[in-house]
Amino acid sequence: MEKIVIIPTYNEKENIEAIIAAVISQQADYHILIIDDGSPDGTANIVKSLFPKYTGRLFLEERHGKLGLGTAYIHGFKWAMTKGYKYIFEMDADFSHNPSDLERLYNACKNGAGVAVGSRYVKNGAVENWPTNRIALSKGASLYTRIITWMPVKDPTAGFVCYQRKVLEAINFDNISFVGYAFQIEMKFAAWKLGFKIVEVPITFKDRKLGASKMNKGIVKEGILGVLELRWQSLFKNYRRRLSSEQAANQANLFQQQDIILREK
Ligand SMILES: Nc1nc2c(ncn2[C@@H]2O[C@H](COP(=O)(O)OP(=O)(O)OP(=O)(O)O)[C@@H](O)[C@H]2O)c(=O)[nH]1
Ligand SMILES: [Mg+2]
Repeated sequence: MEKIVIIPTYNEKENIEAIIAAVISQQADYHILIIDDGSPDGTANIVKSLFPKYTGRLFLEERHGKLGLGTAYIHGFKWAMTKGYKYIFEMDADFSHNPSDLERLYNACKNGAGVAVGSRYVKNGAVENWPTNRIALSKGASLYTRIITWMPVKDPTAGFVCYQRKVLEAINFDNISFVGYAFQIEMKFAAWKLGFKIVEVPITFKDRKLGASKMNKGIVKEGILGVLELRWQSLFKNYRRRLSSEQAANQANLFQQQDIILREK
């Protein structure tokens, strides 16, 4: 139970089978957890049809209705921690993130990073085929986040990430409030505030070729206001205490112990 890649999906029928195959075909042994939000296009059924092919490596959690990226990942994090995984990855289903970069993120965490971020905006990082307005929005969001929060991360909205388990254990998910892309900023901000090392690994991000984007105005608005809110909250003394969760960590350990006991039986 070393590495699991969490992939949230909403209407990804064109990508899902190929992205699963691409992760499985990596040399290292990655498990995959799909969190599907009741995709009307039947994404979850495609995943289920692949269970016999990837027994013990492919898992699916289904939620009823589109509840957002942030809560999908939190659901996945809790699931992965309960099962005892040590390295927990976030990745999109649409091939914007290249599965062959997983290993470099893993190595960064192995070498001491609490969080390894697949970064477009560090040296040797790149974005391919994105329209100029998307690049401007993404770069603008990164700059804005850094100015407001002073967080030393060049690609704070990045969604290709490896977390060491201990980082997720330390964060109290009850106080992670954003559902869209602001969630990505919030997670990095929480890890940074709790003193974990964040390392950015250069990646080339590619625009999706198949399926539709889920980006919308609400997500942008949440990002703009969300960053201000994070900064505002962090001015108060009890912010770190609220963010960290001894209780959450203990609970995760308890789950793990229970799971080990169950497996030993
Ligand atoms: N479970 C779940 N997954 C979601 C939700 N919204 C987006 N996703 C998935 O999250 C990943 C990222 O979403 P995208 O639509 O690709 O967002 P993006 O990469 O910023 O936008 P594009 O570059 O335009 O594709 C994809 O795998 C989506 O299927 C949601 O509400 N619930
Ligand atoms: Mg995408």
